[in-house]
Amino acid sequence: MKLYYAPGACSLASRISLHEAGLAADFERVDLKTKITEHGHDFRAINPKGYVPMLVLDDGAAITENVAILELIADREPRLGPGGPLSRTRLIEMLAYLSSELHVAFKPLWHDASEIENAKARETVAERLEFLEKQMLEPYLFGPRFTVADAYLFVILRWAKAFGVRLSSHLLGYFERVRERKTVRQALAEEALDEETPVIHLASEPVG
Ligand SMILES: N[C@@H](CCC(=O)N[C@@H](CS)C(=O)NCC(=O)O)C(=O)O
Repeated sequence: MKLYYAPGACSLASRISLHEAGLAADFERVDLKTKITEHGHDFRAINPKGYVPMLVLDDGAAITENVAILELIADREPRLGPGGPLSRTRLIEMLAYLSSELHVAFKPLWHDASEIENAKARETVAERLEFLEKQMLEPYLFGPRFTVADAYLFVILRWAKAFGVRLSSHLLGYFERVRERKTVRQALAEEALDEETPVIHLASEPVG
């Protein structure tokens, strides 16, 4: 399979999850401004949505939307789901919250929005993270098992840190715990991400 990605973008959650699942994949970087891939292909011709992640399976089936890709990985490696009653439903519930309530709330921060809009976005993200924090278990979102939702939350927290969103010591502790995982360190190294390169910058670009 092949994952189309951009360094530090939400596709990082897919990369971490692929590593956690032990699924072999090729990775092709996409320049989100020019929409050209590292091999010189027009990404819009590959994925008309024009955004990452996109996972192409070995039989050619192409999957977009982080929620769908993460769910597929958890389907291939059930250890990456929460387990217990309503396991799949609880996973989708969490992924939907991360995607449609948290990820999307960053939108103004990706663009050169006004400081008023940015401050509002920071507050919205902080409030939604606080809500999540109240229902989080230890040491991961659903308890002892690291799931694909943790990979997504890690990426979101990485953005939150970079954009100066208020974060509790509890969430910062969670972030550090996830960052120490071997697969996460591997994924960060593969995308050449460190504290100096916290986020992709997409001013004036339509980011999801
Ligand atoms: N709904 C999509 C949104 C994905 C998304 O926002 N991708 C961003 C990077 S995190 C992107 O590729 N933005 C470039 C663009 O929209 O032009 C998903 O959840 O997978």
